[in-house]
Amino acid sequence: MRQSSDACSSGAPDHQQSKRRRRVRAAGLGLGALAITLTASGCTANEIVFLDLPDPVTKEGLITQNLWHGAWIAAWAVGLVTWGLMIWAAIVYRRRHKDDVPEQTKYNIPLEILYTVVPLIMILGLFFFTARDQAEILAVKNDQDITVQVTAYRWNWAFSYLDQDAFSVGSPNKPAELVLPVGEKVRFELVSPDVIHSFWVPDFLFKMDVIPGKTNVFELTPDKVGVYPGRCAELCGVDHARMLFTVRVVEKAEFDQFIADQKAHGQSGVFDTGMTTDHGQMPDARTT
Ligand SMILES: [Cu+2]
Repeated sequence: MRQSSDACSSGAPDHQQSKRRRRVRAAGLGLGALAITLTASGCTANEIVFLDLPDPVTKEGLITQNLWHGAWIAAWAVGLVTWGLMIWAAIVYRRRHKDDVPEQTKYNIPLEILYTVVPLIMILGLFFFTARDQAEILAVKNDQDITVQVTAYRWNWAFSYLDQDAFSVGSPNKPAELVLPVGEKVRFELVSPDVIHSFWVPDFLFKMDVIPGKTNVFELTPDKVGVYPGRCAELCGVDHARMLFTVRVVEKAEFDQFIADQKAHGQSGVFDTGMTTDHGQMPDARTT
């Protein structure tokens, strides 16, 4: 008898230990798989934590980037607390015996008030920071160095440099090119003669609709020399995908040369699509 009881008492801890080892091994495998997935994805730490935006190439882009990072920090904090509470509850209050039934309750007023108030505070916080930053980015101060009228039309873009009296325009074979002097504040005036388009340069972290009959205005200061893709971000019709353009941020001397080149090619004045009206194209005049 004594022998068999000894066998039992020494068997139980063994069983417990092997169960614990299995759990540790499973957790290790899980973490290893996660690490391999993240490393193999080729993402930077910034991209993993913040699903990061491109590095902004305008002064104003930093405001957007900070808002994005702040929102992610808040989201991770909420996520970690929520996951922590879920895992804690699952472990601490797990069913230990087959016949266990959890305590049955109908409601819990303090908890329900907490569920209502905490999300409300989070939404109000997100709203406050978004509204504050949006107002700052969209503030038109009229202290620009140059003014560019952006004409979006099916299916291309034209950029008129109003102070320099010159314009550049794309063709079906060559995407339009917007050239801007680095470090100078640009006032953009968006006009469309036909349908709604949307001016979007991902590296500016900025996008604004181009609406017929309405001139939308914003101001940005490109502060990094480089070439950046731009596109129409509003599905504007059958050839929407062809509405691409390139932004080239250059030194002032190169910008002056670009303007001189446009004029030499007869592109002086303000670009005219020949179909601009005060109210945009009428619906029955649309062909697609
Ligand atoms: Cu478009």
